[in-house]
Amino acid sequence: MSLNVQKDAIVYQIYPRSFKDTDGDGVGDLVGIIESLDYLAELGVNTIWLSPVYESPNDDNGYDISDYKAIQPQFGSMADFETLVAEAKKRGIGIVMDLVINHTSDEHEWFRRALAGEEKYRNYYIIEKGKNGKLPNNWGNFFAECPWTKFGDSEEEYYLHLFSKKQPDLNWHNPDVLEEVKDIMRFWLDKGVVGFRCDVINIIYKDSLADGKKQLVLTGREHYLSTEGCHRILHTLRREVLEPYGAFAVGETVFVDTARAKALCDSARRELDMIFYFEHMECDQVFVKWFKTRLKPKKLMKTLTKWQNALEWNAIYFENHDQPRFISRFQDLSGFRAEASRMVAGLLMTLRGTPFLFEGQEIGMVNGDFKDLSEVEDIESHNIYEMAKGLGIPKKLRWKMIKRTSRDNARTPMQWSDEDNAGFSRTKPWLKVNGNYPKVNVKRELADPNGILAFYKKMIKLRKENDILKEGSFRVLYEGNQVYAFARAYNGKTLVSVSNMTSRTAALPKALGDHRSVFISSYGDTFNGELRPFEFRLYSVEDDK
Ligand code: TEU
Repeated sequence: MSLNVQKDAIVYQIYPRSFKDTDGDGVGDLVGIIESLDYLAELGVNTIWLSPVYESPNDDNGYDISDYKAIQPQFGSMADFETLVAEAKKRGIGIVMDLVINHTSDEHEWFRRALAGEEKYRNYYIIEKGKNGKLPNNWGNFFAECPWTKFGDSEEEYYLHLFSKKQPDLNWHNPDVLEEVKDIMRFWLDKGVVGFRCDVINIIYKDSLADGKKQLVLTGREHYLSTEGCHRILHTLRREVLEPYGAFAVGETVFVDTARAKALCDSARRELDMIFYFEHMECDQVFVKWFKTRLKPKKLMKTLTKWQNALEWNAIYFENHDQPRFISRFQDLSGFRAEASRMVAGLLMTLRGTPFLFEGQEIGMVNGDFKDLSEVEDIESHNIYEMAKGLGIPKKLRWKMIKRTSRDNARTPMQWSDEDNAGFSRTKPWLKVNGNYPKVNVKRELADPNGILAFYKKMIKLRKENDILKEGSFRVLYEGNQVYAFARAYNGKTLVSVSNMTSRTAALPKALGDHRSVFISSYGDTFNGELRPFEFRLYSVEDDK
């Protein structure tokens, strides 16, 4: 994908299970997405990233793939998928697939054939003998499980899985695995998809299986994070698969500092176009994501600035299917849901990079209102709850941890209307609908010219049409306890983005200077005094004569 196309993309992430159910099984489907294309085109997005829609036993909701070339029957058929690509294209929307290649499902044919003793397929996975009656090494696991599980009936062999035991890691030392993946990517590119979001892509190549240095989380990670082998693979995929199709790749990359990130997405290296880092998602945590504290706006500002300055081009996001809803992180959100949502819209569309929004963000959906663990489905949440139990953490605290951090917070069904099940489905959905749906829904937003959705539309339109926002440089002007301000400049023209990240009014920082006029305010007027609660403003700056 040329840099220009990349700069034009406004991406909307769909978590298909939770988007729209049309066949009445309580699970979203492809027809539901097709029916919503006009809504998305109206919103103004031109790219859709689909969380996995491949065949999967759904141990991790599709991130455990049992057939990379088939559609999950709950979601529909290959014909539905082809219709989706064609109908999206008619509306100027491209489809991005989720490429999960660190692991497969244990129900994938490759793993089954490995279990059946076929040497070729044993070599697709990482199978090791235990050491002195113990596990092959001391590594940790992303889902707080043991990363080694006995391989079939074997007494002494284990397979490695950095996620659930139903997600065996692939052996990227085997060139056949690379060939298989190239073939899978071409299969979907031939169907007309425009690119890939590459799941945990910087951990795929394990340098060694030696014991790791003891760490609080993920002991062993120094043996697989952003290894040279991984860089080689990404470069090969770029040259041999992505470039010939003009396709795009965004990588989800864990534990990256800015130097590592640069090595993965500097355009000269021809690996990834951009990456999702996590540091700004961690501004409200203590050590690990399970322990949340108050979101400190200043920390968020500093983190955003740091990454804006470090990378040539950023993937900008505040929400996805793994993260609690962003506005729910503000402790003083109460009464300001719409204001905070509009502020985030302004920020998302004015930072330098490609904006990604997650379904429901455009209507101000908040964290799920789960009462207890029985209402939560996510495998990670259940594992962490068990782990916390093992550590003797009291029940009340355990639940508090899960309630605030569970990935299901973002996965509650999309709220389309105030009808039963929020208009998501005619039957009971797979995951509980948020009880606020009579107030928070698409139908209501569509009828409100000053609503959250309307503001997203306005900002998306501006982001698409305005060269300063698209191409302009980034320069931070002010990072305070409440207010974040930065300038975007292009061809001698400047816009200044200002966000009040609190529910209290705030003075305009002096750093803004005088020669400016209000271009857009999330409050819908041109008032130029104190910033109101969670107000976003965009100023146009007159040239100093
Ligand atoms: O996520 C990888 C990841 O590191 C985390 O965001 C993950 O959600 C977890 O919180 C780690 O503690 C990707 C996918 O986005 C996620 O949905 C999958 O479960 C995971 O990979 C495995 O494929």
